[in-house]
Amino acid sequence: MTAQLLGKPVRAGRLVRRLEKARIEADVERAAHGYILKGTVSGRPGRLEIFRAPAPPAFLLNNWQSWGPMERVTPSTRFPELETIVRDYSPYLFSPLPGLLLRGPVSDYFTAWEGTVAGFLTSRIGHPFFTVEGGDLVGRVDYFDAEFDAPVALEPLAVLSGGRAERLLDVYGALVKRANRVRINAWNPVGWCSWYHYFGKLVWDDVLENLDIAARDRKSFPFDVFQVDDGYETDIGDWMSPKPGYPDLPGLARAIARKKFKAGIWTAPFSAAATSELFASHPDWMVQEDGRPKLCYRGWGKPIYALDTTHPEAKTWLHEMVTGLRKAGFSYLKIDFLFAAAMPGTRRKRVTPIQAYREGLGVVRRAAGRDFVLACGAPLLPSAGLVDGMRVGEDTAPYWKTKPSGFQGPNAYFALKNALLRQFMHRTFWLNDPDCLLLRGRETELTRNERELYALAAGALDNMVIASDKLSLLGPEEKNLFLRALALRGGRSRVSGLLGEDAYIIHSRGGLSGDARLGVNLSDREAVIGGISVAPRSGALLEPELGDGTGE
Ligand code: 9PG
Repeated sequence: MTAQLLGKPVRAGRLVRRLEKARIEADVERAAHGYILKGTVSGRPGRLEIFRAPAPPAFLLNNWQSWGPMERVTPSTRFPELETIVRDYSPYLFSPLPGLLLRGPVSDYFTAWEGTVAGFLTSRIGHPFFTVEGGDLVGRVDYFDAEFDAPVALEPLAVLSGGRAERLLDVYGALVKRANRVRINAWNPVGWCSWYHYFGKLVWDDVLENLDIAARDRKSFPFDVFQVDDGYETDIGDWMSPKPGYPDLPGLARAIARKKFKAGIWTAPFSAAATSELFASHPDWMVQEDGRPKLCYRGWGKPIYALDTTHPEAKTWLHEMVTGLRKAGFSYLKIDFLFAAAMPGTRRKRVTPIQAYREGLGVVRRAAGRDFVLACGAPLLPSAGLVDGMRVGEDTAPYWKTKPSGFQGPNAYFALKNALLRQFMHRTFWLNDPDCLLLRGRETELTRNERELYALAAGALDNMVIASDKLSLLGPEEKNLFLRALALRGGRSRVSGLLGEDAYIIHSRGGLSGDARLGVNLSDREAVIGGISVAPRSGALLEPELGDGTGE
């Protein structure tokens, strides 16, 4: 059997399917490098099969949200560590379809193997994914319990083949860009974030101390944005009232603006802690189950509920919260734990969880105007076209590798690995945030090679570059590393080696310091990359090369 679309070998033509409860009308069209299926569905589609092919011996798995992994797996790969995450944290963290991922590998939105990419172009209504069923790799769109009286658009699917997976992922990225009318923000941020040194213990004096150092040494710290992360707020949901010891929000933003940085702030706009003022006053604004707010996840030692982003009053609150942050002076909004709004449950409107998510994110987007929105903990494909930046991996940490898979951070290795594998999303879906650079040589378990590798890779990838150190810990060498990373940005960057043994080449053309190639060895063995030997967990600048970096 070769690949099939709606049960027929892949070729151009019209396909009509009458299923027990649904009806599909689709057209398969030829496109560059393959075919695109577009169409409509009506009725009660449930979990529709769209694509089927013999399962390849290895393929790339992509998780649906920021923190989940992208990595090479085999049909028999299992992730037993997910069981405790589902039990102790949330069934909805790594899939809107709980349970599915415990049974075998699930690749959300797209998958790739040598010579082939199959990928859905949008996730506006349904949740598209690929999973192993018997000996097949099957692409489905889950429509939850929705019923459509009138036909709605199917999430289009591209099946691309011929050439290397890396090249085909770029083609897929360009199709996603067009299908979601993505506009890439002209500003690719450089900045500072409080999280990865201070975590939730951040106090106002810490902010002032770092602001002061950054402002006095702008050469070393050419930050555009200075972003206060989690720690300032009274509770999850109560964003407009900082903790005792902090100024009010306008005061917070003013202190940053006074030093000539854009003010950035963290929120989790779709989350409300059980203890929050928001939850106490408006339990009916939360996603419900059996007439009560439905638990979404546990965080900060508390039960956390999800905002019903279809509830008119909750939407008004959301809009006012975001415009309130902007009026206070913030123009860079890191919005986190976004997956909450896509949890299945009962909402005011009878829409799918994906539609609800996009309705909520649309409110944030419109309220944010042209200010920078950085999404985090976010369903990836439903966010395309609605955000400026996206965290593309789990949290980084001042240590390298402590666990078997990229499910639930923090961890420098898995954070960087995702940035390499998801590079094709950069400047196609949004600007990639590879998570923060931890430059410090003190108070860290990272070796100098590991710190250099992370920083130079983020730069060579042309990604967002945000430092998250206590700046007084940084000496001349570490400051210099930050500038070296920045000097590598500005080019068109591609990564090869996605299906290999954890050694990659970043090919950057037209960057600030000209064309460059960075060999990246994430493995624990010496690797030969581009003809030269690279030590474990290290990078090496290779000779620039001619060509477009795709090897074709
Ligand atoms: C603030 C942090 C930082 C960080 C975000 C996010 O799965 N988890 O339990 C989990 C908890 C926290 C987390 C990621 C995952 O970190 O990525 O940059 O803003 O929140 O609390």
